[in-house]
Amino acid sequence: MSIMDVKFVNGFVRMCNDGWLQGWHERNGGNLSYRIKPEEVEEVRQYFHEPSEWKEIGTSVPDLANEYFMVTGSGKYFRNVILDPEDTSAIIELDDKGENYRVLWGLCNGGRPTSELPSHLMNHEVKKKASNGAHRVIYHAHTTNVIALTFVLPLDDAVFTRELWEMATECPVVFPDGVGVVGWMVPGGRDIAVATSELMKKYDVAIWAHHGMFASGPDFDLTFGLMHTVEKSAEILVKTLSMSPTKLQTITPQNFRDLARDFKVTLPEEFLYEKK
Ligand code: 2HA
Ligand code: ZN
Repeated sequence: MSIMDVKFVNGFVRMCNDGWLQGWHERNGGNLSYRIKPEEVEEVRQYFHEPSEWKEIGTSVPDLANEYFMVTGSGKYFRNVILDPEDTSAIIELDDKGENYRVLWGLCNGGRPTSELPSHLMNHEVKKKASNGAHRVIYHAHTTNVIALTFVLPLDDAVFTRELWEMATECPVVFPDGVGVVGWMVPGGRDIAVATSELMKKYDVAIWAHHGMFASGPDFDLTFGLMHTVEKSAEILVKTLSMSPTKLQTITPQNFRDLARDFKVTLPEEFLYEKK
C-alpha cells in the first residue's frame, strides 16, 4: 500500500500528467489544487509527517478554515509530478482562521505550495459556497490558444464567451455560464486572486490575459474536461481567424436558444446579442 493507491492522490497526479501531455505546462507553468473530503483525509493521515511551521497564506479564507488541500509545489514541473509526487506536490492544512497553512505531506526536498496559493484558495472559497460544497478542484494552465486570443479579442466576458461558444456545438452545454476575463495583472498575489475569485462567483472559467486560464469543478474529470473544451474551442477560433477574418456561417443566437431548450441548459441572453 502506498499513498499513490489512494484514489484522489492518483487522480491528482494523473491530471497533472494529462495537462503536461497537452503542452499547457512549460517549465514550472501552471498549478493544481484539490479540496480533500474529510473521509479522504483519514485515508492519507497515516502518511503524514510532523507538521511544518504555520506560514501565512497571503490572504484570508475563513470559509475554508481547518480544511485540507492537495496542491502542486511552487517552482515544480508538471512533467515531474508522475515521477515523484512527494517532491513536487503537498498536502496542506489550514488553521482555524483560514489565514495560515502548514505542510503535512510532500515537498520532501523542501519548497512551498504553488505561488498561486492565494488565487487557488480564494477561488475554492467562492466556489465552495456557490456550488453548495460540490466544487473541489481548481486548475490553472497556460493554454496556448486561449492566451493567443487575448491579444486579438477585446478583453470582455461577453465577447470571449460568444466567440468560444460558436466554435463547437458542445461548448454552451459544457460551460453554459460563460467565461470571465481578467486584464493583465501581476500573478501570484492577492490582487489577482481577488479579481479572479470575483469572476468565479459567476463563471467556472476565468481567463488571465496574456497568461492562461483558471477552471473550477467538482472532480478531476469535469475540471480537466472543462479546461480541455475551452482550449480546444480557442484552437478552432485561432485556426478560423488565421484562415479568414470573417465567418461565412456560424451558430446563430436562435440556434443557441434551440440548443438550450433541447439540452435543458440556461444560456444567459447577455451572450446572445446581435452582432454589428
Ligand atoms: O509558474 O503558472 O502563474 C506557476 C504559474 C504562475
Ligand atoms: Zn501561470
